[in-house]
Amino acid sequence: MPSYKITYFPVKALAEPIRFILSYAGVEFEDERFERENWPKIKPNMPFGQVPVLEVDGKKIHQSTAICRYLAKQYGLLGTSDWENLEIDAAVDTIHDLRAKIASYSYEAHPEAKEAKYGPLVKETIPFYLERLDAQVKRNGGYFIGGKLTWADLVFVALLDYLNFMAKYNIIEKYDNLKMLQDKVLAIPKIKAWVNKRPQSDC
Ligand SMILES: N[C@@H](CCC(=O)N[C@@H](CS)C(=O)NCC(=O)O)C(=O)O
Repeated sequence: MPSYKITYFPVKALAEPIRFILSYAGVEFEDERFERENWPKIKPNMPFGQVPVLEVDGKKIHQSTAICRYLAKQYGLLGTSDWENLEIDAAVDTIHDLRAKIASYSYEAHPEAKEAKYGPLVKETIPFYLERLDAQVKRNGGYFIGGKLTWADLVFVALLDYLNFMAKYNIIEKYDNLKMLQDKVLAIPKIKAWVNKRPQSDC
């Protein structure tokens, strides 16, 4: 078994899908959460100056989605065909598109511009994505792809706290199929154990 170390800010956000996949796989990992004030010292040591970064037997790799895909391959969370894997990649990219749109509101520095973005985000953008994601889960037997758990499901559920924090409400509250998916994933014993033992953070 390789040794794994995740380096990230002291939050869930983009590192949490990696933590979910490793937890699901039941493999040990070092969960290095640095204090924000130390970031300027750490940044130059990261391959592209960003985190999360995973070290596998001491080798550093960046890009959270690429890392998740690699770990999914190691631990049986891929689809059952090239087409299903394409659908998984498309779902994960769509989830990150939604994240980027919510982040564009949340990280907007100008107060008036931020306020102006909120209505369209909540009334149009978030429903547009979630109606489609909810319908996809309904069509596919309670999972995003292939009627079984894949890394797309873990990525979505792992990112939800971050998305809800940025959007300032529980974005899936009106989407029954997504809520059932969240409940199902959080009930997986190894995920449940991880969620119970992970450090508390808002996002
Ligand atoms: N596409 C990258 C994005 C990584 C990213 O945006 N990281 C942010 C934190 S969430 C970061 O390192 N920010 C600090 C900086 O850029 O100095 C991934 O998915 O890993």
